[in-house]
Amino acid sequence: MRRSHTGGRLAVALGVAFAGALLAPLPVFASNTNFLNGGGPPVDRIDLIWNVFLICASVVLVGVGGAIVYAAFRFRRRSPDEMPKQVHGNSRLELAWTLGPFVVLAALFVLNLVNVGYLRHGPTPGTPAARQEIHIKVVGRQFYWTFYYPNGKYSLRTLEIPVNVPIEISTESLDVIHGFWVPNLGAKIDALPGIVNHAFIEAGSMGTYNGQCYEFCGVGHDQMLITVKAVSMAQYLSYVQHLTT
Ligand SMILES: [Cu+2]
Repeated sequence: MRRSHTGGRLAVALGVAFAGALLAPLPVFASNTNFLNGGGPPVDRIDLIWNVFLICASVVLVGVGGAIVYAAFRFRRRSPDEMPKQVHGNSRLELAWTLGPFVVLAALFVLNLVNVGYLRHGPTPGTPAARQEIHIKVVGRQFYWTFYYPNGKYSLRTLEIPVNVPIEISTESLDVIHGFWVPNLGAKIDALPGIVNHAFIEAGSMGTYNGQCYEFCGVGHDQMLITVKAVSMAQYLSYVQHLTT
């Protein structure tokens, strides 16, 4: 009797913990750190790729899972003395499930390949969009970010960018590995000591975008936040001009 009480409580506790774990990410879906909410051209592109992958993966999940369940029921042994039909191979089926995934994976690979340059470096060089690109150097160190603007001045922790302008970012670190990511503005990129990495962000509308260091870098990792303010070009120019540093 006592044992069943303990078992019941354990089951309830496990159920609550499981439900909590399922619900914990919910606030993220509404926040501006969810890349699926879009935010600008690069993130819209990432979302497109994500959705194509999600659709393909869902079709595979439903198709394979459905086939397993169907086969388990349809071809089950119905009585103890019955031996279900034994199948030892099917060349056409095997060819189909080899070629099918190959074609899907090749298509997804090409989809990634044609977009990775854009997500790393922004619009194609020579195009009008590329000509207005602004370059900002991002330097990570324990435990804050420094943003260097084209005029040589810099800001700490908060980056101001003009809206609807592609921003080419180069990242580096002065100590350990950090990770720069503002999920609504572009792809995640590591900031490494001794190596310069490139990424591209762009805000599609004015506002404040949040990010943080995405590589555990020490005891102050949680304070290594990023605030990006997307403002008009006039406000941006005035901001960088009036930076004292
Ligand atoms: Cu860090």
